[in-house]
Amino acid sequence: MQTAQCQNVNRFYKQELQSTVSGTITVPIHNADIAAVFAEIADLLEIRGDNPFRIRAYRNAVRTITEFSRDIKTLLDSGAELPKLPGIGADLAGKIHEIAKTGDCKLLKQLHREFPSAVTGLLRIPGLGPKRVRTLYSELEVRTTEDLRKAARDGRIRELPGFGEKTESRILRALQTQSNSNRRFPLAIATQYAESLLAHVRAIPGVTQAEIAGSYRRRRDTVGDLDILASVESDAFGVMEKFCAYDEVKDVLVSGDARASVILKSGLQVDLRLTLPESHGAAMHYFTGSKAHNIAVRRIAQAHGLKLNEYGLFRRRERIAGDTEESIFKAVGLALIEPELREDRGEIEAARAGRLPKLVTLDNLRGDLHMHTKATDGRHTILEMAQAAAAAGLKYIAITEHSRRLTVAHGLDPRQLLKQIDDIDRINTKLPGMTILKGIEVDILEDGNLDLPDSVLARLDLVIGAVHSAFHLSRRHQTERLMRAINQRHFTILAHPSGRLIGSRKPIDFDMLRIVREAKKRSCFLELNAQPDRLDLQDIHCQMARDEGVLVAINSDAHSKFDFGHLQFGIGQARRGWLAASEVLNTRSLAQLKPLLRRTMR
Ligand code: DGT
Ligand code: CA
Ligand code: CA
Repeated sequence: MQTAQCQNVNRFYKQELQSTVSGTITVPIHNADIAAVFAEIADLLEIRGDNPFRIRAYRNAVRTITEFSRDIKTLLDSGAELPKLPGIGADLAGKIHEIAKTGDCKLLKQLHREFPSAVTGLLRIPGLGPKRVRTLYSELEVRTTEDLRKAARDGRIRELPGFGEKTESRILRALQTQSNSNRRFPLAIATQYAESLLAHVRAIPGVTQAEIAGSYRRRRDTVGDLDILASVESDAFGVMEKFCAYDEVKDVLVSGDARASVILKSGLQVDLRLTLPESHGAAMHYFTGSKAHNIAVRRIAQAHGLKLNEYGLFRRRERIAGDTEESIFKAVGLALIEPELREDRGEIEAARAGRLPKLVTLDNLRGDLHMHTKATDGRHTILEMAQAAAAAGLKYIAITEHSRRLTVAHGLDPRQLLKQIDDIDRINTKLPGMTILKGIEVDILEDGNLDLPDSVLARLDLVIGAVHSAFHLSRRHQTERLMRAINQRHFTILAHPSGRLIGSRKPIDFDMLRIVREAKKRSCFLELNAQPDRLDLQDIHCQMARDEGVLVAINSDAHSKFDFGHLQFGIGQARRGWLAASEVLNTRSLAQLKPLLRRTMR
């Protein structure tokens, strides 16, 4: 989440979250929150060099609280006593009360006056104990891993007592692996780096073809690194050097004859492997993965008395397939499996039985049922959105502004919405080949009611309901809330059902299967929101919708006329969820769509 674009994508939602915190709904305090305060206290006491028994007491309390099966805050609010918990004496019990009541803890505040919260993160770096963290902070003012990296690069750490040059380089190495192994890039962000890099590789003399494999090709919502395969002529020369000389390369980790690994300035790792044309398909299959899929296919090859690796498919010494992926699948008795399906989630059985789905493509989409305009938090007018959608090949769109409760997004009240309905009627007469449907993205309130009255919702072609608050309700409450929403008379589509934001907000907790079944019963639909940091429904939930016979709407949730490009990421996720065109709502023509949206029949 580092680039400017991603920050933009996130800005609105951060505000949304803050408004929830400061508004009427207070964020509940869960056992995990109390445990987190204790864990931080333990870390800070340790850095301070406090009494080990005291530190141990906090650490034990973290476990006890985390594993306690009832919600402590709810318990205390109901007037009940805190039950006797192992290892929790009067002092810790007092602090639990304090945190549950105020959300804060005096001791932690006091520790923060000595050490900033961020220093505890330094304890997770191999080789750094509390004593060293204390020295780094007091001598060099190192608070964050970024500070640490800088101090190490500048050679300032080796000067400290008890550190030395060896420790300094060990720290640098640990930081390198940490940043590479922990950080995943949203697919849309990786795409920005991938496309120009691929063009660079393809232009290197001697490279006959180059492709990106790995999770990128499987269209996972995030990628750990990029895996590029380049097929080269046997006398190609200097390919690796030219790859490593790419402008955006910051560090070269490995550079050998057939393989190189580099880190780009953005922090994204890229692996390049060279293949010969006769093994290109085998290498593509191997490095596309997933690992689980590879292992399953290799097992089938073995059952045929064959050996499969990244160089080809072999019967003893003889290569019987490998130039294309298709040749490999065919030789082991399988139909070609699309990359998005290769997760060992039933695709191999389906390929053997000839029952693979024909996956939806971007071309299949005829409309987009979720977007915003200037009237709320979008950047363009209704007309501009309609024209951009037409240019993207769509035949219809729905304008779905936020409703009044979402004040940070300038949500519409009934009067404003009715005015927009009139505006749309007027614009529709001017646009041949494009139809604008009237909709709303109405807030689902905490009790499952909708933020606008039925009399207003009845005027619309479709009603998208979405959760923008009270993310922390218990599973039971959240499920009931969504069930009640779906049962509202005018409800049509449940938008971004889990509410997750990749890298910044966890999904809400609810019983997805019950919601999918309720949607089926009510003839409602689920959205796959194509915003790069949402991609929600997730793949396995698309599969669930498919199994239960609920149509999925793949929507851009565009906030500007440039956002229709998001749809390609929604399509990727839908394909990972096995969806065929017929299982996607907005592949329908307008004439086919309209009866499906009619709610008076329900
Ligand atoms: P990522 O980068 O974490 O988003 O996920 P992938 O799937 O791109 O994984 P990566 O980059 O570690 O490796 C690329 C592919 O190489 C992986 O999908 C399957 C294959 N592969 C890697 N390690 C193994 C292995 O130990 N066994 C097998 N069979 N395949 C492997
Ligand atoms: Ca990868
Ligand atoms: Ca890799």
